[in-house]
Amino acid sequence: MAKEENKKTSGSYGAEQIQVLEGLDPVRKRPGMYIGNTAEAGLHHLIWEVVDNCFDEAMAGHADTIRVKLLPGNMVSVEDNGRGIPVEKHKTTKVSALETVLTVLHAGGKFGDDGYKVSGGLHGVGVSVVNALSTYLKAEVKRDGKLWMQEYKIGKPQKPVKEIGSTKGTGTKITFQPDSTIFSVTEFSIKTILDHLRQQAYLTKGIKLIVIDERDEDTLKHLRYEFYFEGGIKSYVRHINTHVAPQHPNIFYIEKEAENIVVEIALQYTAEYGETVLPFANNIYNLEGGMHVVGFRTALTRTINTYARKNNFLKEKDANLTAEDVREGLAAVISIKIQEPQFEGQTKAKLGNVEARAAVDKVMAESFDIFLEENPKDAEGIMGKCILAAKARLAARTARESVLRKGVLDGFALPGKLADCSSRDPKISELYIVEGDSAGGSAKQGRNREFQAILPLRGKILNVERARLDKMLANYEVKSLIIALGTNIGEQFTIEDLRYDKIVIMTDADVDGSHIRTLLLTLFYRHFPSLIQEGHVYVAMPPLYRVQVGKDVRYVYNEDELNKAKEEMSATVMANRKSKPEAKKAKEEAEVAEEEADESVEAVGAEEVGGVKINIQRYKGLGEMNPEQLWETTMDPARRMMKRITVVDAQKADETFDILMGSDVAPRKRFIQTHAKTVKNLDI
Ligand code: 0RA
Repeated sequence: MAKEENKKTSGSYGAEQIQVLEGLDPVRKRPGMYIGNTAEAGLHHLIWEVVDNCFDEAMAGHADTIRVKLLPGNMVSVEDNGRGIPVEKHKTTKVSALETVLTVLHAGGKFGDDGYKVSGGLHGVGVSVVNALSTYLKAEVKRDGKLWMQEYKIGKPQKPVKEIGSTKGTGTKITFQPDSTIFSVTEFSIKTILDHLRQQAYLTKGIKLIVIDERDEDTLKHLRYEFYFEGGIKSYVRHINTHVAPQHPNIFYIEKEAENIVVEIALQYTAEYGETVLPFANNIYNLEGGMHVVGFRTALTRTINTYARKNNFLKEKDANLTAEDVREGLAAVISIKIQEPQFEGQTKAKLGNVEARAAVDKVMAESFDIFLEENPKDAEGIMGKCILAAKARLAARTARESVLRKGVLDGFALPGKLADCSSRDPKISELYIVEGDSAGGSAKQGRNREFQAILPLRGKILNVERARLDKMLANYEVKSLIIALGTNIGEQFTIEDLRYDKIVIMTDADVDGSHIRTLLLTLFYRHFPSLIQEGHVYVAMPPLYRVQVGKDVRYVYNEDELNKAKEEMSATVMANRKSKPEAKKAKEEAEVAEEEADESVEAVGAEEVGGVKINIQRYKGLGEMNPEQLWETTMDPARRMMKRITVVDAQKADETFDILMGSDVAPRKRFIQTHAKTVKNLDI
């Protein structure tokens, strides 16, 4: 690379060379532009990038197995059994094709005679980006009975591609080590990897994905996971519905091309009330939906209405089913492959291509109609569910109208237990929802009453999952919360009336606390989704320990930080003892003794680290902190940590909630058994 860059000054070059001359420097200068960020998500993006290329090879029909290995030293290898990246010299770059793929931005699938069709890699930035951001990368290619190898450091080839042996089979293996000077995190998360790759495996039927965690030196502790879904997104829908009762026997499934777009849809209704629709474009999850979802919904509603009328499920006098009615209990996966996807919206996760709407509408309407005609049992189950939803909607509206008339929200008088803030400016105001009266008391004393309001919630709030709006409004805790928020609920919901910019859930770090947090998140997710979407909902992060040596007090949030704090604090004291004159030292040690005698600091554990006494207090609940401590650690905007809740977080809480609260007992038992250990750890 370096050599070629020098050439740049000594003559004129054609477009082909310029592409090469660009090199990988921009990637290291602005990694965020290529992989989003340099934190945990960006780090994992490196794996997705390499895996995407293997998926391309697999989807072109040349590979059926992809193997991802986590190795010691934060190394990863990704291997496929495809054709192998060509190693012969590339006609324009005069270096091997392999080297071009690894050193030229976006060179990935741009050559070879049968160029890739639409595929996951379309959103990819190329393996060269991974190379640029790795201290070390090794490419191994099996082709024509030979094994080839080339190594790189920070994107620079160490030597030309070399034949190192003979072999059976074909394929590509990329091993890389992310550059720790670029990434703030270098440890890969097996959970993140499994979640992502499982989803990708569902989206690519018939491909075997193997993940092996070989990071532990003890080979007995190596873990192996395998994903293979013959049914593709049909299996995905079956997986989504594992814990719930299906409303009809067969999962609807179609894969068809329209308007040059490949449309794949699977769906099944369940007896549930919620809806799960997962849209993908070129294997990228579209959190904010988009045109494919619009086309899907329009076709679904239209087809169901037509069928319901034709087969007398809807009588002449009945109104049509609404889009809402056909959502209840729906589980669907929509996956399209499109040549030039346009992503828009806040998180670039919304598909903007209008042609996708027509394509999905067409495929869905035609094939779903045939499905209903050919499967009367399924049709009956689906019609029954949608008509029931319509009836419930009408009944709920009547009930709601009557309760609202009766003035359930009490003329919007603020609840007595709300300690409101004095500011009336929603932009600076915060509402803390606190578990229990005792923590509520501390929070009320510790807060800045100018802009922080406290609402203590007693006990468990209502099981909001299945509760109808009218029943929810009758629950005192929920009612207090809604009145405090000021937004009202349901059709009356008005976000402009929100009284606080930040809604902070503050619960204990134990089982009950996490349960209440789940309940609240579910309430927000189901009934106030726009509060989450617009980033108003937070979870407070109280520290787990208070560590004290004399006047030096620190709050830490986990065991690692605790150990670090202990070492640092004892080292500081030792350093002081060495450097300070005797008199001063004696005075300071007297102060330490005084502090230690201070009753307000309840030292649960006192430890000696390197000859220094350290007091450690573990907070089991918010109630154990006095008001000042609560302010300092958890509520002071300058010092607190809070987690802003995303739709995905809330969705997860909602799923957990379904398992904990749903009517199906078996999965709940399983969940509790599987998590029994974690739960115990939480509460030690
Ligand atoms: C360019 C051309 C050909 C294959 C590939 C790239 C290729 C890339 C990757 C990345 C990971 N695994 C891969 N496998 C293949 C076509 C080769 C031919 O025509 O034989």
